[in-house]
Amino acid sequence: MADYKEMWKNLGMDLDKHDQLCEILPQVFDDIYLTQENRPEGMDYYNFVVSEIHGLRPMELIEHQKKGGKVFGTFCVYVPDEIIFAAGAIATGLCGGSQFWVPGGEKVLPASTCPLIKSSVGARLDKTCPYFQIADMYIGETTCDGKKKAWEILSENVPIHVMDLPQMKRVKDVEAWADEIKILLVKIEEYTGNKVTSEKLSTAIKLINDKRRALSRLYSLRKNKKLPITGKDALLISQIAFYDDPMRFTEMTNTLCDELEQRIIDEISVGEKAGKRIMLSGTPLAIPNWKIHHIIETSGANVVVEEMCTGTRYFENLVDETKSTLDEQIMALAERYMKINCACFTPNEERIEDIIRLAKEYKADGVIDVNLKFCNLYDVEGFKVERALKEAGIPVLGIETDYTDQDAAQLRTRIGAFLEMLE
Ligand code: BJ8
Repeated sequence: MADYKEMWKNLGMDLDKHDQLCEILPQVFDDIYLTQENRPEGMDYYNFVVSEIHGLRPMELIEHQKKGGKVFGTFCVYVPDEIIFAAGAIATGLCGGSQFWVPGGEKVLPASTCPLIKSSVGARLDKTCPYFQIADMYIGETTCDGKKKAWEILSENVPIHVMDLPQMKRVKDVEAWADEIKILLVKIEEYTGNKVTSEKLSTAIKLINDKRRALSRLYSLRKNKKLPITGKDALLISQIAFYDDPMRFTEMTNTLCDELEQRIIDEISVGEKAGKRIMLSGTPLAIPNWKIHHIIETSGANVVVEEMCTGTRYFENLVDETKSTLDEQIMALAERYMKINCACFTPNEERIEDIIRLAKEYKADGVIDVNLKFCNLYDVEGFKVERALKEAGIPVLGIETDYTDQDAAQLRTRIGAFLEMLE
């Protein structure tokens, strides 16, 4: 990576602490990713993005700001990026996936808070993540209690707009979400000084839909019996989708898919000794959380799909591109986003149906339901997930974990026993 010290200093980052992170991350990435055999050449792009994750992309965002543009940081897949891009601004993901940031979060949050929230808050308060420093405004949402309270803490030193997400999916809830999108639009217009027209929104809807189409294409290729890509690599791509320039990301992902399609024709597989096909469901795996995939894929099995926000919940369902007035477009956005089935909704039968459907579509031999410690929503919903899978005759293992490696050996044993049971 080039020398970005000056940029990090100007962002007010804690350089010494950040150096510690820069020492750990590349080694972890090399051990987990670069040791994989027979990877597609197209993965070079994503390797490069990771190697520059605190360098090149932040620099691009700063360049955008120098030209008068704004950057909005988001934490959840319910926030409609389309509105942000339509206002000539850039949306970037901010969810923290590293244990490195957790102690910083624990300075202000109870230890019994989900690691994703602690990590995100710690990244900001410890000033060790350029994205948190760059974002002009954060867009939060009312998905879970931990996040709602975290916004109050974060708002003490950065502007934050919170979207009030309904918790049910009745017609009036979809309309309420459309109203929230309108409020967001006005807020973003005010903040950027740019008007969101229906033409601009139409372009932005197509831009983000194209990203969804590319990810959907990538995931479809994982339905193949001979897997052209590992679960670990697919996860990395899903994680990068939250940060990268959407147009470039779409182009690179489609190029990779061309290569993967050729691999399928040539019968080149990453899983020559392929073991069982595992589907993951549950809480999101924010970058650089690669723990579960690594354990599964070094235990002789392959992850073939993730029913997660870093997975199918991010790209399934497109926004209707045929609407031409702002009101119609906003309703189309609300309808699409309300089809995401997060455990914060009640009732949430659609998520259970998604899990069964995906397990069948991807021909999963078994499902591992992953829950981040202290995420009550997914933990409680795990009961219904497991029961439905059992009723459908699909073996399931429920696990709870955090960002530390303390449970890695125990998880390896439990996952190993589950895989053996599938034989
Ligand atoms: S749509 S999963 S990104 S809220 S932060 S709910 S893990 S306790 S991240 Fe999420 Fe949006 Fe839902 Fe997806 Fe639980 Fe942690 Fe809350 Fe979490």
